[in-house]
Amino acid sequence: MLDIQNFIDGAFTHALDGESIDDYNPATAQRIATIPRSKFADVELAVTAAQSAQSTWSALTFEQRAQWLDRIADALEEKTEDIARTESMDTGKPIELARRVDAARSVSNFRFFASFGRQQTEMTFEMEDAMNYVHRTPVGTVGLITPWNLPLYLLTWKVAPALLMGNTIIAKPSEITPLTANLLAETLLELELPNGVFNLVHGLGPEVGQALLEHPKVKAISFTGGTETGRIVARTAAPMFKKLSLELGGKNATIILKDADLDNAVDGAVRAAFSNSGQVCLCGSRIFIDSSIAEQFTQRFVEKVNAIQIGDPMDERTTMGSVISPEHLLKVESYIDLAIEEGGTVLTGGTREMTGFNGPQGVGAFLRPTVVENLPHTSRCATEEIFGPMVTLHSFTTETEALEMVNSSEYGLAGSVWTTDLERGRMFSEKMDTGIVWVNTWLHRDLRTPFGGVKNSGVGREGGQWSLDFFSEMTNVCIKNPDSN
Ligand code: TXE
Repeated sequence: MLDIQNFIDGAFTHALDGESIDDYNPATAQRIATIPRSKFADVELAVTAAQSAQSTWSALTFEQRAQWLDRIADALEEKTEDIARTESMDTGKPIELARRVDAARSVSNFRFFASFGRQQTEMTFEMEDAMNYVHRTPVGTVGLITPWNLPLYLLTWKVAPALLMGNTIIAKPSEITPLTANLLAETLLELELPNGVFNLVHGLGPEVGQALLEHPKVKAISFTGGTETGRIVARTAAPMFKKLSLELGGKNATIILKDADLDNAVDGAVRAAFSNSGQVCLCGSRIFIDSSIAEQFTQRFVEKVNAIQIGDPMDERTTMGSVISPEHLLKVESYIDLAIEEGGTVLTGGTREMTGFNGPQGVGAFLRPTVVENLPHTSRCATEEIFGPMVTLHSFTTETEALEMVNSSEYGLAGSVWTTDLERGRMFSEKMDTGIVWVNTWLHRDLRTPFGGVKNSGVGREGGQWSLDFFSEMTNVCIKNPDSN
């Protein structure tokens, strides 16, 4: 049992009122840690620490801060195995996935921003009689609020550019998955990052998260999480004129056009649907298939889904672990019941038994990957974000019809299109109302590209230049040429 503490002003400390919350391993139902149940007073302490560290941190040169990012990346890389095991234990995801995706990406987030930052050149705009340049300053103390699906991956995606641009940080990880944020804090302490530059407060969203949103000295909020929470974040922070970045939910489409390479498309659609037990905001949970190949695709898709090894997350051969919690398991199961009520046919899955390697059968939050067909694309299961191992299949006869179905969603985060005709893929992609489209691939990320959604999937973009812009203020300095008067 771990006794996790807040990390404020370079020191680990319990919540001021001593209250705590339990943290469980969803694959074993075992209590693995307690974390502070922080409140406004703890946020106040963190803000004071961050504010007093601000001038020292922002006085470093850009290159010095980039070197810090490289040092953090190296230190995290040495802890790859520790990160992977901790993340797997806290989330129930397979150790192999945690190592390959969560741990690796946490390292590359720091490395990427260090190197991308170094390539920046000053923005200048020449006029006939004057020159303009853009001077960047940090925003100040920023609040980073992150979810449970990719805990360290999504936290470091925000921490790296925030540090690079000279800000001080108060991070609030999900109360369900606090452990790797703690590991990051331990790493920063070992590296002797100046006190107060990075602060970590644990606790419940409506308590400590809300306190962070409301604190007048927190100048920007970068939030990744559910759409409903995003509404609360916007409602609280927007009237205070804080900078806001909202990465919210998705109900992403996978579109299989009639000329798709079926082997690739089936592999890609399975990966898009069920990676991380379907708990990635980019997951393709609605699959639209050209009716001329629907039967063939569906048969192969179901075969491939049945080959997923669901079992003990610590077993290297496991390809799907548990979902995040028993409560979330019940939520996903309620959608399976609803699918049947709505007239859908469950082609596979829908039950709790494991098909893979020995695991804590019967106690963990395991659910077999579930495939449903015969539901209208307007049904609740095909329109609401379920965020679990459940996918609905729909067929279409024309591409115009497919586009209408895809774009009828209130979400607009991502999608993938599968076709051997790349021009057709481009045409289709450009008509989709989403922030990201992959053609013949899924979650293939270049960290320089804009990441984010439209409609109810969010406001703003992260990645490359967009992250640097979010975590800095820009002053246009216009200097008139004295000779031109
Ligand atoms: O998200 P929440 P949860 C979706 C998915 C999932 C749903 C709920 O549909 O089922 O969101 O997941 C903090 N003020 N996604 O419950 O509640 C909270 O403590 C300030 C999509 O985890 O949005 C956590 O740190 N903060 C998503 C963070 O917000 C508050 C990934 C996210 O929690 C708060 C995960 C408040 N009032 C879930 N209330 C994606 N798009 O990546 C909560 N929080």
